[in-house]
Amino acid sequence: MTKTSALKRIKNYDKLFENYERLVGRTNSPVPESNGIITRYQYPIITADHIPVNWRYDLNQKTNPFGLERIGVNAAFNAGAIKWKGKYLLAVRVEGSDRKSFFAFAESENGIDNFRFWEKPLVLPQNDEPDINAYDLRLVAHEDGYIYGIFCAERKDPSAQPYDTVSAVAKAGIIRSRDLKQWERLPNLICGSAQQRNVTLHPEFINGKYALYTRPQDGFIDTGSGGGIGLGYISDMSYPVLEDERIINPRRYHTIYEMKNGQGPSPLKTPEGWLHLAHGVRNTAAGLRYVLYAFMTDLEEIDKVIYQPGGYLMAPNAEEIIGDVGNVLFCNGWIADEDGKVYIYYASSDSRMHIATSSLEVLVNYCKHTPEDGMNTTSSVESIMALIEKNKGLMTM
Ligand code: M1P
Repeated sequence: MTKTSALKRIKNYDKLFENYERLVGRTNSPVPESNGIITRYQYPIITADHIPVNWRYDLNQKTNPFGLERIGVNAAFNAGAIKWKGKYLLAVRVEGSDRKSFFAFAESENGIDNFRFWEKPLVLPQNDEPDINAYDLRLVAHEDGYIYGIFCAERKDPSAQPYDTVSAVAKAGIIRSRDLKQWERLPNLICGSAQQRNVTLHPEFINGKYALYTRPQDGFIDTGSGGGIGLGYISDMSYPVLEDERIINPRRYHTIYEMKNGQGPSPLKTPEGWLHLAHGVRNTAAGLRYVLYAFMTDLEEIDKVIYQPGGYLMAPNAEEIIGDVGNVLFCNGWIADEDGKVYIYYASSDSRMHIATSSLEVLVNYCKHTPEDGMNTTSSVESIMALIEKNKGLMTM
């Protein structure tokens, strides 16, 4: 490369910053097409390109005369969410080009656009057995006064054969904070199942105990005998032993969550029950397909599902279907405002973050009045027949 072209590259820093500011500063608008339940938005809200320039480039001309990117970022997805001091915060799973994920907070004034990362990523405190990878942080403000973050702490399977460089073990890692700046690491969840992923905390005490949504699994990918979304209890967070875990939302044959499912963010409280968002996975000839579905549990008996609409709430659309791990929607963060507006922060295909909005009122109505999955084709047709009958006389303008 000639000296002239090297100098040109250095000038490109201006362009880099200009492009970055244009991306982060752009306004996001709702797309007009909606089924009335959720509204999608024009642009993804966070992508790998939103990662600050100074996290990726050495900006010093002397040490980086060619203006090369030094640290590549592959994706920014699966973010936990919380409203904090009037701002909408996302704890984004940032995945480097080295495949390691870490967490970084980004904030927005309106929850829809202009998400900007904080100055530095989170330095995750470690316990005795360091994490090889950490991802999918779920944030919840618990009534004990702490904000908890529960994430997947992954490391190599210690019982793997020496030639096996793939087998891994997933545990639920737990951190907590009072200010989102200083984080304390607690022991990983101690439980009966070999692996755990998609674990999050119920925001209120239940009979004086912490309640935890879990997803017990035998293998790293296959849940095996782990039959669905579980609920268990912890007496003492500083020694988090899971007690009385049982499945409250099982996976079932020929549904959108036939192969596996997992709790999304912690549920939202509504006057009619706890509103849940989860992901359901089924297998196809093209690989796994992850969609988002909703259900509600009783306000008092939180292990009792009271409404569960059939089918999915959201599935990957034409653009969302493409990415590192295609055909995936995943959500581990949502925020309900005081006025009932709901911000659903979801990721597509393990690549980027999006926003969809709705309201508690609409989502509860959706849960209560969408027909349940009748578990066979005849009952699906019966639901349509009933609706056609109900709509008689209402078809003319
Ligand atoms: O690749 C899709 C998702 O796969 C896992 O989710 P689950 O444990 O339910 O299969 C997670 O690794 C998640 O991060 C990822 O988005």
